[in-house]
Amino acid sequence: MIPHTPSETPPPNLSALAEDHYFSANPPPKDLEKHIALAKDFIDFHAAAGRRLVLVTSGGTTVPLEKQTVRFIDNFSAGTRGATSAEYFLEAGYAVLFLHRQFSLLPFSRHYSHATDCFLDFLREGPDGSVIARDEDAGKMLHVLRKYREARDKKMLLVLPFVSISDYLHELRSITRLMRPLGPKALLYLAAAVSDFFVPPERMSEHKIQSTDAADSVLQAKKKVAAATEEEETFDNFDSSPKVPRSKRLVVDLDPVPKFLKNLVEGWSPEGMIVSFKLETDPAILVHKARYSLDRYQHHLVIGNLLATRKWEVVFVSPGNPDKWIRVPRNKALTGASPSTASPALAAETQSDEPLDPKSL
Ligand code: PAZ
Repeated sequence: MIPHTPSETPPPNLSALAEDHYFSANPPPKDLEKHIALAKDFIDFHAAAGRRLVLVTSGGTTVPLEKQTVRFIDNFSAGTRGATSAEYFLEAGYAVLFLHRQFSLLPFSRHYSHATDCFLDFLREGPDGSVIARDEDAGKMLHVLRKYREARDKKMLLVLPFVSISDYLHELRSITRLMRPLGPKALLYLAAAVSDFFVPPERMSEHKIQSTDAADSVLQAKKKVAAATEEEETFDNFDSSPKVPRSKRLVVDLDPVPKFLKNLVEGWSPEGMIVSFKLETDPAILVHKARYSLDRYQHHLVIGNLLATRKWEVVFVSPGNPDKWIRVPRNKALTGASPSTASPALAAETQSDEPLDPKSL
């Protein structure tokens, strides 16, 4: 393990004041009130039944560059981990509130997503002109269909979308606060890939950022200035960047996204069980970063994974326990198996050599 160095001293916890500032400065998503009402009904329904409930977050958040957004920075995540894990939680009897990036993978339909298996490839035309599943695929399709219908008919799954980082944080705060009365029956499984940097609203352009001055209302005046500067244009040749005049570049200046996990652990969901994920690309720092996150936020479990190997290995880092690697053979990791056809495992699409029970976390 790499020891903490003084330069890694964590910043002070984000105060209630800073939290209020972020949430008042960054507007909520337009459907927040509707989502809160749906989430409240869902949580109350399952609380009354004494059922355990998990909030699964899934997919990547965007960082808009413009208020009327044309361009944005995205965060890697297809939603495979979240959507697969949601199916496992349903199988284990949890009600699942699935907060996901709009258009990322969803539980059940992920088996027939455009990215891997287009649903049209599983269908054929029947003799009477009807559409039916191909014989070789019908068994699996029927299984997935039944599981999907069961979850839907028993109201076990609520699916809510987000897009941007501020949408996500508003939704997360509202939903986890609603889950508070569930006490330890609430599980938060934070698999979404959340942006670390953003453009604060006061620096964000209202309209699409222009690459030319063609639409400029003070075109003539600007053109004269531009023509004058063009001749003595600045080129930053001291770095390895191409010879593009500085005036034609887009320099994006990002602030760090406030770290809200501490606020979540201490304020929004003090009794809930909280599992976060840590994605890295450098194997040398993964476990260290996961342990650091656990020490800093004092929650229950960090599941670490590497971009290149995330489909077949993860590491569980929890307080007072040695790091636990869970690995599956590579050829089994991408089969898209559903819980009833694979041994149960909590960590998304992986199957453990030792089956894991969410209750034992
Ligand atoms: O969605 P996916 O299956 O393509 O990827 C899952 C993941 C790598 C985004 C997830 O396992 C994860 O690590 N989420 C946290 C990412 C982060 O460190 O912000």
